[in-house]
Amino acid sequence: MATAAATFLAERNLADLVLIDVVNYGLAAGKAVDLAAAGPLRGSSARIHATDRIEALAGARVVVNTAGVPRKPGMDRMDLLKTNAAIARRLARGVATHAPDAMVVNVANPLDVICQVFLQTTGFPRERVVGMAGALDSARLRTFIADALDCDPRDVAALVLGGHGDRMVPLVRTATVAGVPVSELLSAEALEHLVRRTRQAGAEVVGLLKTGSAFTSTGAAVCAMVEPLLTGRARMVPASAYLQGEYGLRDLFLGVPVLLGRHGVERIVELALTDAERGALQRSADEVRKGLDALESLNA
Ligand code: 2OP
Repeated sequence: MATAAATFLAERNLADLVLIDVVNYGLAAGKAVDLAAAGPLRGSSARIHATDRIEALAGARVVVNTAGVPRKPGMDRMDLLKTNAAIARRLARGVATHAPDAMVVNVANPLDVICQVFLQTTGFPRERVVGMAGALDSARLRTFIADALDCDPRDVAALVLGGHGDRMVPLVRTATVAGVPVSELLSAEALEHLVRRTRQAGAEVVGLLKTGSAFTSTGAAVCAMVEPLLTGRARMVPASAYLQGEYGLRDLFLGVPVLLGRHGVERIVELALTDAERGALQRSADEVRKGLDALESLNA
């Protein structure tokens, strides 16, 4: 998905890009050459380089962590914990050393736990470490609502809260189509089906692809998050942020609406939730907490 993210970012002419692959330089270099050559055809002036040197992080304003292994069919995102946490820790040390002022967008799974690895290892303030999940999960929900109504997905606004796992909380109560609540347009059963499909959408792609996980939509969601960080034109995005009392939760990352801007997470928005939604968010947080406990026992 690094390639998809780089493609969308290059097309937005937001910044020059450096693809870092400390294991397989050829892969990054081949992609960089390929992507750069698309620039003149696609109206992009972004310079794209590849390297296997972590020192190339120097001067980066935004670091996107896509390093890690993806799921295989039948796997849970938590199954990736051991491998991806070790990779993330190494990268986070490199970021802290070479790009101490950068903002980090983590994409590796298990998303919310890996964000915590970054926060702890870099020692960065929480504003500068954020996870990409809600933007993707919400885009999936928006797409499924649009499919169900046979309408333009751009008219659909919808939000998914919680951890990036099977207990994520698609908030259909607040979803609208051009301002019209979806509850006026779809039955409770139809909405429940969309909630289930959203929760399973990542696994649906993994099951169909057989190797690898979603990459185009993931890359698009990364681009949507990096853009406000670079331009300073703040956007409201559901993202994994470090909670310190918001939603009655603390000391863990969880997907919530945040205002992203030039300094990273500029505001965490606390929505008034129903009891059922609050309970669902708590269960999702419990799932993330289990991952954090598992990480702790791995480190013990
Ligand atoms: C997904 O949900 C890769 O976790 C990512 O597809």
